Amino acid sequence: MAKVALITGASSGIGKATAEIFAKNSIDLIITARRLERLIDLKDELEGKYNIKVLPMKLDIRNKDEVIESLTNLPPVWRDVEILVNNAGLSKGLEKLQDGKINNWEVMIDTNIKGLLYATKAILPSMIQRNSGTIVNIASIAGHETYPGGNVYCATKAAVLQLSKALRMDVLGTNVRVISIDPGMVETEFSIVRFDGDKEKAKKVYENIIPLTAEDVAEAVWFAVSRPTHVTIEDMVIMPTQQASVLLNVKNY
Ligand code: NDP
Ligand code: 8X3
Repeated sequence: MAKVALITGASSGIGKATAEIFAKNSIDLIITARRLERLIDLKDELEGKYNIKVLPMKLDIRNKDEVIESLTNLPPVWRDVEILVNNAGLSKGLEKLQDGKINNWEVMIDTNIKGLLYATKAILPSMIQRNSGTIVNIASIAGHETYPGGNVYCATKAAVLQLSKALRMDVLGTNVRVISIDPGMVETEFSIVRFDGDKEKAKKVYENIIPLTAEDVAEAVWFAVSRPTHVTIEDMVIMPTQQASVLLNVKNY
C-alpha cells in the first residue's frame, strides 16, 4: 500500500510544490487549504500525471474544532498518515510593532503556531501508536533572525523552531521524526498575502535577486523525508545564494 502524506496549505507555493514531488515519488496525498477549487484542480493534475490518489480537503487551519474533528476522523483508507507537512502559514503586514494591526497579529499566531499545533495534535497519536511517521514543519530563516517590521511573523517562526525541538524530545524513544525546513526568500504568493493583494509591491521584493522557488524548497523537504528512518535531518536552512542573512542580500549589500 502506498504511503499517505498530509500537506497543509497545498493550494499554493511550497505546499503545492511539495505535493507534486511527493506524488512523483508515489505518495498518496491529503491536501488541505481554504481554497478548495485550487485543491481539486491539483488533485486532477496529479492523479492524471502519477499513479496515486489525492484527497482534497477544505480546511481553515485556524479552526480548532474543524481541524481536530476532520483530521482525527479521516476515512479509514486515509487514516495512517505517514508524513505530515505543517506548511500552511502566512505573514500579514510589515509595520513596526507600535503601528501594527492587532488583527494581523492574531491571524499570524492563529495560523502559523496554533494551526500547526492543532494538525499535529490530530495526527501525531496515530504515528506514535504505529511507531512510525515524519512531521515536517516549515519554519523560516525568520525564525532564526529578525528584521524591522518582522516582529510577530518572526516570533511565530521562532515558535515553530522551538516546537520542533520540543516535539523531538516528546517523541524520543519512538520512530517518529520531526524535521524543520527553514527557507530564506522564496517567490510564492507569500508577499502578495503579506501586502494584502498588492502584486506590484510583492513583485518588488524579488526584483534584482534570484530567490528560491517553491520547487527548491520542496526538493529539500523530499530529501529530508526520504532519508532512512534512523536518520533525522533536524533543521535545514535553505537560502538563495544571493541572500546571506534575513537582512542582507545582493540588493542591499
Ligand atoms: P503561499 O502564500 O504561496 O502559500 C501559503 C499556503 O498556506 C496556501 O496554500 C494557503 O492556502 C495556506 N494557508 C494560509 N492560511 C491558511 C489557513 N488559515 N488555513 C489553511 N491554509 C492556509 O506562501 P508560501 O508557499 O511561501 O508559504 C508556505 C509556508 O512557507 C508558510 O508557512 C511560510 O511562512 C513559509 N515560508 C515562506 C517563505 C517565503 O519567502 N515565501 C520563506 C520561509 C518560510 P489558502 O489561502 O487556500 O487557505
Ligand atoms: C519568509 C521569509 O524573510 O520574508 O519566511 O521573512 S522572510
